[in-house]
Amino acid sequence: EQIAGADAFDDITYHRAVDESAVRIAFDRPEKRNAFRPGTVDELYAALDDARKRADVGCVLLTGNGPSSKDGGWAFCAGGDQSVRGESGYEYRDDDEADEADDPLVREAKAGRLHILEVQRLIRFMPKPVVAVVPGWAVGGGHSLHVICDLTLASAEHAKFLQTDPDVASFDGGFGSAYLAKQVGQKKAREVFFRGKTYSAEEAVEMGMANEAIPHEELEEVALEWAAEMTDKSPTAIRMLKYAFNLTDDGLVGQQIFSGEATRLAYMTEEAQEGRDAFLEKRDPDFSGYPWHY
Ligand code: 1HA
Repeated sequence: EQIAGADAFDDITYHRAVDESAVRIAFDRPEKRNAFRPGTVDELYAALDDARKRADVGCVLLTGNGPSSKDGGWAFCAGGDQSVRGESGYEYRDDDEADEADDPLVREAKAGRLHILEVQRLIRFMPKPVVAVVPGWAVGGGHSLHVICDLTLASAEHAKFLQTDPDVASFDGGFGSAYLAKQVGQKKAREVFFRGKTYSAEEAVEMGMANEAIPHEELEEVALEWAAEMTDKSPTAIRMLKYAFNLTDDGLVGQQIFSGEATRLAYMTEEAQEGRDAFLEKRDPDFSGYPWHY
């Protein structure tokens, strides 16, 4: 069922399967191979952030609606919409897209948007798995989105993985490329970007950038099954594992996030509560009852 408030979205859809702990967020511009314009990115960010904050949601399925009514083609996402690319980024061109209430300085700051990178960080840092469900083309910035997701499931018949960034004089030098190299190795990642060859679902699995190729008809059903497997497990364990997997590649930010979860766990102990209570009661803390664990 559609999530309350989601009817305000123009470029994405946002649903929750009844009785499931997973939500489905989908690009909804199939005639443009689900390319994103700035308004699409704003909506995607809002939906992902909503999913992040829902205590009863343990998994996000990110996908693309289809097929295209024009030619029947399927897409996950074809990256930034080149028809609204301006001199310094992607521009709000549709009157409904940008917030007209913004003052001129804010409007100017919004002139060239590359904020899909903010969406990447939200996916990376949210404490629950995000699964890229790839029913067709994953291209350019859309390819980078699947790379940053925790898992990738691909339509065996229709998924196609392609990096066009250098063809359109763009480059994702962060997760889209350098993190891809951690998944598929340096030689393959450089091939993906330097050659711009299209890879099938099977090839993507073989390379290690997708988890499984699934018959197209079953893709969404299998994605829900994978989501249920994950959401049946301990939320704390899954969250700690995601951040542990991130940690070695995310530097001090990775350490901060992982450590924040350790702090939360520590706050739950009587030892921490003794520290709080001693302060509030204006006395010295007594930690003598808490051993130096080894
Ligand atoms: O790299 C970044 C960033 C890096 C750092 C920071 C921010 C970043 C933000 C964004 C990006 C990027 O995403 S750059 C890469 C942008 N994307 C592309 O270069 C992909 C362009 N599209 C294609 O190469 C092809 O369309 C395709 C391989 C996805 C599909 O080919 P196919 O099946 O032959 O369909 P095609 O006929 O080409 O496309 C169907 C319709 O979708 C066309 O419109 P129509 O002629 O029917 O009116 C096509 O123009 C439209 N379309 C597809 N992709 C895009 C698009 N329109 C605008 N932008 C697109 N990206």
